[in-house]
Amino acid sequence: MLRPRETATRERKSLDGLWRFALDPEGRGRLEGWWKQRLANAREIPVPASFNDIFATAEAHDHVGDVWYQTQARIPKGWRGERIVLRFDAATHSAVVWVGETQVAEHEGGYTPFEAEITDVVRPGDEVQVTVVVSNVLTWHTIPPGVVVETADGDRRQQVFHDFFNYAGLHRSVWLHTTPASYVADITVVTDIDGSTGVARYEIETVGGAAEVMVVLRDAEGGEVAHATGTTGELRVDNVRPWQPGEGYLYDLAVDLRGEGNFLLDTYSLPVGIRTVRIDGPRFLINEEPFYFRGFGKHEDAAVRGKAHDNPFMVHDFALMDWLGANSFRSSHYPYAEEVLEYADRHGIVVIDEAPAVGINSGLAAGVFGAQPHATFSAGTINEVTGEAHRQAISELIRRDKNHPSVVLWSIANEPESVTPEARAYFEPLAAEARRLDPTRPIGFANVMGSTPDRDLITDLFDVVMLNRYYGWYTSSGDLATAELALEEEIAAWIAAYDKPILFTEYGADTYPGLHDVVAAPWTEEYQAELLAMYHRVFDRFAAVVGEQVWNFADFATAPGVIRVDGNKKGIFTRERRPKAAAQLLRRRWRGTAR
Ligand code: BDP
Repeated sequence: MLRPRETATRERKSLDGLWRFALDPEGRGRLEGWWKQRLANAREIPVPASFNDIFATAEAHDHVGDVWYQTQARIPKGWRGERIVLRFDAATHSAVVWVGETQVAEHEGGYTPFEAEITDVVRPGDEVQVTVVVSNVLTWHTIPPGVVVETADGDRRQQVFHDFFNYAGLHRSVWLHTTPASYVADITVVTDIDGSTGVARYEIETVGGAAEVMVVLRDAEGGEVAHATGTTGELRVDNVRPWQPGEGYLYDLAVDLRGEGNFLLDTYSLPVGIRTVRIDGPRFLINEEPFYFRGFGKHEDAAVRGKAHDNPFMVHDFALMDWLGANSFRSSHYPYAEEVLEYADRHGIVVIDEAPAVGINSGLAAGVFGAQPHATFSAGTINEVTGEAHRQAISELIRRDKNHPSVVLWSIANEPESVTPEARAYFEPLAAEARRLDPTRPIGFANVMGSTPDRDLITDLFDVVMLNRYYGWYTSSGDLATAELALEEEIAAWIAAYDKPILFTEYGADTYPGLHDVVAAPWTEEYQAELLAMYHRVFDRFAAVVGEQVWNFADFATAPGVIRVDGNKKGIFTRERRPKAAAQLLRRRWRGTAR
């Protein structure tokens, strides 16, 4: 799905700003038709933002159910004759949209965009009312899954099976934009490198009658390096300057749709990084060079704004990663705002792009998150309806992010159950679907502690072994000597079982900022640094370990719980982005690193 962009034939208008907002815990709005009039008793809310922490009330913070957003928007008068589209970069977790009294869109899944053509519903020059009902409810059939439980006082509480706060609302930008009647609907670019020649194979989907599709590839200075005609083709670039980690060199692919008499119907351009990704036994190759991941599992999370995309935090987080010498991150545990991927493209940061499938694991749900004991996969829990939502989430992730050179690996789930035949039956079609949608990138899933190679039943479906491990924290807590042995043994077991790269997608320790001790005990800043140093010692003993991503970049909000102190404190930075002591250790290792 193409992002709205301004081009010679397209315009866009941001609807970000203050909207009207109302909580609807009883779900009356859908029955009473709240979209038909101005929202009664509305408050003002910033878009984009999670709604939870904006107002100083438990009611908003812990709300379960529908919330309503509404704004008035003027359709620019110059848009007469254009195709007019309303687009939401995200609505978490599901939404229905009306323009005036007409329902124009409905979408499930909180982290991918959706849009609706509204040409026939609006008149350029007129003001329209846009109303959105967003539900934050998670069920056995949503991705991620959850259940709503009733409290003793009759209130509803959302139980989640994952370790981050269930922030919701309009987290990302809202746009009105145009395309001409005949337009470029989608572009897929796959790149290759043949000696010193770069290859970009493209496929263009058009709508409406066009006589010709013309494609021009330009370098960063604007000079043409290749051109072609037709909806599919191949562009070859002599002396290619590849996209590579640390150097996000981008070409620009301009697609023109021409009509009768060479008339320009539509034009759209896309940044293109030319690079290759390949797995070779235990090596992860980018441009045929072994790549070692240094970085983090992150979250979209900050005070007040919750999960909203925020440019100051985005640029600052990348600056802090650079300060440490990180070269990569995982978009744990959902697709991040597209602005983040575009930034990573431009700056040569490597991304593991993750579907929002977290919490598919009854062991963790009941053990850590207080859920009733249940079977992970069963008719009444995660079943084929959930599987279909998961398939849809993978498909929307890949369709959205397929053209980002920064994305080198799809992660289709975080810590799912992977040791039962049911898990295999569930994941086999999903892994196949991810490969069908993108045959060019490797796939993986983040494997949970305890799913060792002798128990795991799904790793053969994937290309990379991605391990989340907490030796020295959740097990052998405070005993790094025992933890070190266990970690080393497990890595050796994976190497004996699979000829695949091993990537540590999580390791870390909760650390209360400012807590120090001469004896490094769990929760102190000293212990976090010693635990990381121990992992690094072990990683360095194995060539098959191709990366280390610390959990987590920064402290983040979670649901309340006895193992959480004002959220998860495994950050190398506090939630305000102040470094803890371990930052210096990472900086020394990653900036002066030999790997
Ligand atoms: C893993 C999860 C991650 C948690 C982390 C932790 O993948 O979301 O936040 O552990 O416990 O289970 O800190």
